[in-house]
Amino acid sequence: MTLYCAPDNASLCVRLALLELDLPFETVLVDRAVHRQTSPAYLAVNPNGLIPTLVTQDGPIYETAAILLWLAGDDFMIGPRAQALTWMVWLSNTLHPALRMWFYPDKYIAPDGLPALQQRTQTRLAALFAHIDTHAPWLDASAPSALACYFAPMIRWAALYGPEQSWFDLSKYPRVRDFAMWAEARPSAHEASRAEGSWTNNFSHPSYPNPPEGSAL
Ligand SMILES: N[C@@H](CCC(=O)N[C@@H](CS)C(=O)NCC(=O)O)C(=O)O
Repeated sequence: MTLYCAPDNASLCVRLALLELDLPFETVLVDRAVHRQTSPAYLAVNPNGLIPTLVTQDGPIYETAAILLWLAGDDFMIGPRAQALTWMVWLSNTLHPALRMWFYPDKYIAPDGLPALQQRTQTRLAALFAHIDTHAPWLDASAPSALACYFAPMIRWAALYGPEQSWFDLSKYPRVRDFAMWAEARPSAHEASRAEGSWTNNFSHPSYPNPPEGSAL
């Protein structure tokens, strides 16, 4: 399989899953510094122009949740299947889009609306992290899963990216914090760190990556 990726992008979720599942894969850098995600060559693989794409024996798969679900066997879908699906879709169509709105507000609103959108999105993200802290049963499962691989990178992105970072205080979300500390101790997190930029405590106390190739933004 071939993972089209960029450091600290949503491809990190897929990289973690491939590592956890011990599946062989190669990577192709999508160089964001030169907007390679919108090049004709990449659009031929993923017409959305978004990272990641995983090229498989079934062809290219895009959308992070679809890739994770395609990879996941029963063991990787933690807890009851109905619950795991509910939370996968919640991460994919609630939390991830809210983060995108925080990171790329200009894709959602004209310049005069930016401050209002950013204010609203920040409030919303804090509420969504409180929601997951209160309600997600899989947070303290201490077992690798599609959900864990999808969510762990979102914790570091919330702490590092967007117009400002002071709103994100992990101590307000103690179950999320404990999950982050569990996730960053996994060998998959160490291996991903090595490949994408040698940070430490990469989910609970994240720092910006210093990637060997490519750029996060
Ligand atoms: N819905 C997509 C979102 C992926 C996404 O937001 N990817 C970001 C990188 S983390 C991206 O490609 N950004 C470049 C852009 O929006 O132009 C998915 O789940 O795969």
